[in-house]
Amino acid sequence: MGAHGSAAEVEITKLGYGKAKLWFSVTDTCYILSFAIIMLNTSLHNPNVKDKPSLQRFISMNRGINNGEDLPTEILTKLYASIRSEPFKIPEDDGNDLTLTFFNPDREGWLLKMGGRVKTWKRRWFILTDSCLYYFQYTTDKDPIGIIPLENLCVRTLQDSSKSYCLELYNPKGQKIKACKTENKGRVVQGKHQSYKLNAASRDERDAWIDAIRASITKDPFHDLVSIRRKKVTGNTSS
Ligand code: 4IP
Repeated sequence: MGAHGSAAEVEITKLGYGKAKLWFSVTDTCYILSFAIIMLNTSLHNPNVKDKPSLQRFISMNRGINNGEDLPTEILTKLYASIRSEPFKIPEDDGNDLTLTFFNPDREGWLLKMGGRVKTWKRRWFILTDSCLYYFQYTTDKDPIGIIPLENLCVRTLQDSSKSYCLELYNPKGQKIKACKTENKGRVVQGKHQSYKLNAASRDERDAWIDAIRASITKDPFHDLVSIRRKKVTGNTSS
């Protein structure tokens, strides 16, 4: 899991919730909670954000994020108090942005994205990294508008009457995609997409996105981590 996953883990570990996994019925919960924590951190500590979310708002923002269930109020209350008393910092970063997370991504570029409920096309800057797809309004934005964890999703080409180079992210089980986004004033909400319809500028770009997304979905970060550790251990033993 990338830095977004770590944010929740860091906060939870700080609180002594070593067995936080017990509360997460699906791994997506961790992504969504991480995103909510990052946004809370920004909202509470960025002086430009005037409308500071209250604890009640943070709790209601996170309703149903645990596979339709709520996380224990106690854990959300402690997370809120912890972040309010001390902003978290991303390691080796100045704590003000997520630049490190988006450094050296698997792929980045402009795509058109169709809305979930309102079917309008929006041009968004997409970054693919750590098996997540992030989208931004501008390339220079530090915080994404939305995050789509790719775990358990599939990608395919799609025919569309108005756009020539569409691709679609979908859940093979037919379920709604678990993603999160910020609404106005920094409120974090779950995405409303049954599937994400995207359109690239050319056939080549569309195919390159599909390849990169597939590679990212099949890449198991935990497996990578274990094999790096194993290599290190083997290296140390042999030297
Ligand atoms: C919006 O349409 C935008 O397309 C949003 O995209 C999209 O949210 C909304 O989907 C859709 O209603 P209008 O701006 O024409 O109202 P963005 O957030 O990139 O601006 P997503 O979830 O795609 O980010 P819903 O499902 O929130 O309605």
